[in-house]
Amino acid sequence: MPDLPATAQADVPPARDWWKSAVVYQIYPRSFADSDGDGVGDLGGILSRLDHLQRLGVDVIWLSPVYRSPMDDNGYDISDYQDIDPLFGTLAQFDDLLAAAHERGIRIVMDLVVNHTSDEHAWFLDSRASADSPRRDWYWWRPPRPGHVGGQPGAEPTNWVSLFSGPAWQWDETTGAYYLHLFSPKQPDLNWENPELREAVYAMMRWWLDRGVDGFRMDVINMISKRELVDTPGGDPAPAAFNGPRLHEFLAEMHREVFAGRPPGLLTVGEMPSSTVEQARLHTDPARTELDMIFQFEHVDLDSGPGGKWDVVPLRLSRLKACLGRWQEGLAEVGWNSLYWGNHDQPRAVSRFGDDSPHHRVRSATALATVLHLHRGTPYIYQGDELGMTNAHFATIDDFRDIEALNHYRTAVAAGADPVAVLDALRRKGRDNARTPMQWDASPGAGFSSGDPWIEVNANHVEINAADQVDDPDSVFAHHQRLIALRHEEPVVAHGDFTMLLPEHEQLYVFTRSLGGRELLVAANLSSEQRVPVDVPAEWARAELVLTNVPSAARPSQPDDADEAAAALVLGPWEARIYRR
Ligand code: TEU
Repeated sequence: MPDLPATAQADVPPARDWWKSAVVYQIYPRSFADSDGDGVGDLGGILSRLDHLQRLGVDVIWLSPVYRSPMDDNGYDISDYQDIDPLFGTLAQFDDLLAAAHERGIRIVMDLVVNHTSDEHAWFLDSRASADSPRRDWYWWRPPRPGHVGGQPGAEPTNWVSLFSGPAWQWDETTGAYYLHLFSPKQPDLNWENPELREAVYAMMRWWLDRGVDGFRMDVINMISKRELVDTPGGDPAPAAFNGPRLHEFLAEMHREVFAGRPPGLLTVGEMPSSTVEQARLHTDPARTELDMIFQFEHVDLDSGPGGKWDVVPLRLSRLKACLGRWQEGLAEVGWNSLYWGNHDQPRAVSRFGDDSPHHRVRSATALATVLHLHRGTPYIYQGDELGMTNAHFATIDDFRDIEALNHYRTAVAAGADPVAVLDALRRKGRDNARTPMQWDASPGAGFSSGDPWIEVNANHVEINAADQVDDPDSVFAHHQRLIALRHEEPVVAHGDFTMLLPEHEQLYVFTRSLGGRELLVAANLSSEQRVPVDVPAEWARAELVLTNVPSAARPSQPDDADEAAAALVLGPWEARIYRR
């Protein structure tokens, strides 16, 4: 592997925790770049855009699923783990992409979706074929609830509701039994209690590592150990199906069977909805050899009301700081955080946490990025966030493509909900907001595809696109380049202690990072409020101003005296600064 960024010099084996100074870029293949004009992104498209990622300076690509799939959930329903879906390309094209990325010093982490398979996977076809099938126990099969007729409402073994609406159990006539699916009926859950199943998964993972991939992002990995198959309040499966009693055992076994003895340079991150700081500390404690880091969900659930995800409530900054501050503190001594505002399951960060109106979009996107990248943990950039892409503002339900959104709309409206209100919630929190095509340029198809895109291109691509930004020093793209470079060059960013300041302030997000004698102050006004004074020791204003998201022309001048210093520490709308001393 030729010259890699500081995080991975070829001749200097990377430190076991190289990912502490790395930045990860998530690619959602369907929406990144289409090379064959069928309107769906693919591996050829990614290959053609690697220079964009090298220029940005990222160290790792997290590649959402590209495996063979009926695409019921856009690839998170896999029918063959060891092949590429023709929609995305071929294994040979994948190898070319991996080699080209490595040549640029960029690693590739695959998406591991092993809480469930597709119902078209050979394992499930075998399992459903007969009650005596050798792989019957590789899935969760149960008879109807006692006293009930299979297939009849209420006969499901437990009252669990799928995360994609409707019952979490599917009646199967073939053998007269129900199978469990926490997501869609075309995503039957695997039974990790079965050791042969686990070994089959480990063998598949080793196969990809032997092919040269650099690790795994593990999909809903805290759902692989189920607690007990009993009814729960409101049918929420979380209390009985998440964070089960054997989770730590399975993750430690996986580490032993797949990663142990392999050279450093791999990355593992587990997606863990409803995981706590305490659980995360255990999962990411290096001494326990489970995972390098996890994706927690607390900060992306703060705008969910008592009615759940679609009950959208205003988000107060003090609550966001309290949440992220707790995760910083909780994993300060042991463990490690992943840092993200968005991904392919969340609405666009600038529309949700920032202000995507034309006047404030660039400044709020860069202020949010500054705050995120300077926390202690590994930052994840979701494709398009480096350009400040916004929510899509879908007009009607017909604009949506996501199974979660379409199922919710149908179920909620059938249950009597006001379609206008349901649509409004989908517009604000729907996953499709993150899945509109990448905006490469201002041309009609945004440079994404020469064909008819599978989902509408956001009309604002004319203003928001990579071509306009990559040479513009005041662009969202350029600001991300500077933040990534700072993490590579300034050890305080990767390793410094984190201290939250002004926790109750509803406009300011302010904290310090310190390592040895070096200290950084990060101060951001995360509001459209005009001049907000930052109540920190005035001498900070005379420290070195390392980075700001205010265009060079409008940068604050170095104050001469204490009065000027105090006056200088006043931030405009969505203004962010990093000082060093
Ligand atoms: O997501 C799991 C998950 O928690 C989200 O689906 C969540 O339910 C919701 O969308 C966000 O509030 C993972 C993948 O990231 C997602 O794309 C898949 O649909 C899902 O698992 C099933 O594989």
